[in-house]
Amino acid sequence: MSGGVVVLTGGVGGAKLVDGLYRSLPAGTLSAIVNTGDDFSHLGLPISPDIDSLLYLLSGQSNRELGWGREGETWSFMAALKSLGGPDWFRLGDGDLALHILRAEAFRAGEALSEITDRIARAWSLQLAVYPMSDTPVATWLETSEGRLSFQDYFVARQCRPKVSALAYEGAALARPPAAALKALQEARTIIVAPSNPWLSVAPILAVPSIRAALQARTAPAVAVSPLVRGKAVKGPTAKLMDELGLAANNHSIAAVYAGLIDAMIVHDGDDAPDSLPVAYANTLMSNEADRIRVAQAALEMAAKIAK
Ligand code: FO1
Repeated sequence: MSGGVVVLTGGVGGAKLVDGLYRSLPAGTLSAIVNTGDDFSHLGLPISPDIDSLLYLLSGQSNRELGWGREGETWSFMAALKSLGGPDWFRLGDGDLALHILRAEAFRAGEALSEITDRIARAWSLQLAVYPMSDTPVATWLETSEGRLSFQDYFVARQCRPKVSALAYEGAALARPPAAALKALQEARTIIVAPSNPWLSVAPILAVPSIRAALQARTAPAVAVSPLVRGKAVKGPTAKLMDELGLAANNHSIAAVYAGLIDAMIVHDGDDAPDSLPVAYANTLMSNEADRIRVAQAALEMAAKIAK
């Protein structure tokens, strides 16, 4: 999509903004480039949590309270697995399982992640492009007080309790974004960075050299929505992580992560504004669809304003 809106996203908060953008823009004009640093193989199945959570939300199937998996899910598979002494720390619902098995089959047939992702988006009649940030594996690793942990071990098995000292995005240097994703970014009219955790969900995307280069060479305005509300993350470990990384949990620290890659920021009403960037204020809490549309429109309006 040339001249469209491209959003970089990961995690639950990011998916909400993508949904707001999706419901604010004409069909076919939005492209989402999604974090795959959370991806891993579990029970021999390829899991892509941030892609799947986004597809479920956009298609109206997501489990709202969890932020991942499907609404009305059943858990017979997990009960049977547990009775067999299998691992039950990462919960795969019966319906969700179909997606992972289909993706496993696609990989065995030689399909790329972007191809199977596009196939699912079309199966659910979604009118936007959903691109993985890379068709080759990139894995987020964390150096913590409990040793070097993979993302899901840290995030799910240990519930973000370990103290983090550093992060690494293995495979990022060799990552291969889908050509269409890079093209959409290079030809974008507007670029949005969703209110995802900058270190866990956006940094892996920015670690992909060709994506970072496309952002640095951008002609379109790029606007980031802060993931902080009154110095805290709405959900997830953003503020705790910032503290452990020795960063103040404020919008200056967020702006610093995106230095040179964004032109403005949407900041929650009353919160601190980074002095290095123009900001617009909004109530960035997104509890329902109207909120999601409102925050999306605030970002689009700010982009239009600075594009002039
Ligand atoms: N998060 C959890 O905290 N516990 C789970 O058992 C769990 C299972 C799961 C299954 C499929 C999927 O797509 C996501 C799942 N998540 C689970 C969320 C996952 O950890 C994501 O990486 C986070 O949402 C962060 O993006």
